[in-house]
Amino acid sequence: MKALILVDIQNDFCPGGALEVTEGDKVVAIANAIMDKFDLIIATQDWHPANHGSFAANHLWRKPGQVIELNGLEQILWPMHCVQESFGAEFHKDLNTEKINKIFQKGTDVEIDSYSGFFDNGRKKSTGLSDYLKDLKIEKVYVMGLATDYCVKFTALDALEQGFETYVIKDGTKGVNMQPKDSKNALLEMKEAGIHIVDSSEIS
Ligand code: VGL
Ligand code: ZN
Repeated sequence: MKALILVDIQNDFCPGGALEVTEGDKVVAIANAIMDKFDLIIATQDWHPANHGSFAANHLWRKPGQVIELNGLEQILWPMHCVQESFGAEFHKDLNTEKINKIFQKGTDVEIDSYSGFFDNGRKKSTGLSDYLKDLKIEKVYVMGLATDYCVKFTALDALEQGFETYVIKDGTKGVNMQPKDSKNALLEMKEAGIHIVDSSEIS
């Protein structure tokens, strides 16, 4: 049984959004095109309260891109994004959400960020995604979406660590690239960890 995990295909990560990823909207058509090849479709949704600790605006004098310590963890500060119930937090309007079986929201705790769809960044709380997939006898997990160098990377690494045969669909991800090579390095890191990097055209 194989599952597709659509990571954070939300307005704020698409062109014009608060934390826009170059060509982030290009992953939508790829997601829609491959949905029928999977037994189960999961979407993760970055879902922050407005006072979230990862927002630069919630720390006096801080700017996006700066790094602070948030409850003992290194935290990159982001522009305010994916605020619960806001337009920016909605899935891209063209994403075929009818085929999504279950949505896992993350980043809801003010005190800690959550890049992975499985655990928060401190690995203190699970979202329940791993047990959900195991209960449904999923063995293979395909990950795509936004962004390659953050939420896709950490979701895929956790999927692998949780024992799933893990694939990242390269043409179905786009990166933030705070440094120009961040996405390239993220894909290398995933590959070295044992994740299969594939093209959407290779999925049968
Ligand atoms: C993400 C930064 C902050 C992502 C989410 O979806 O990759 N990146 N929140
Ligand atoms: Zn976020």
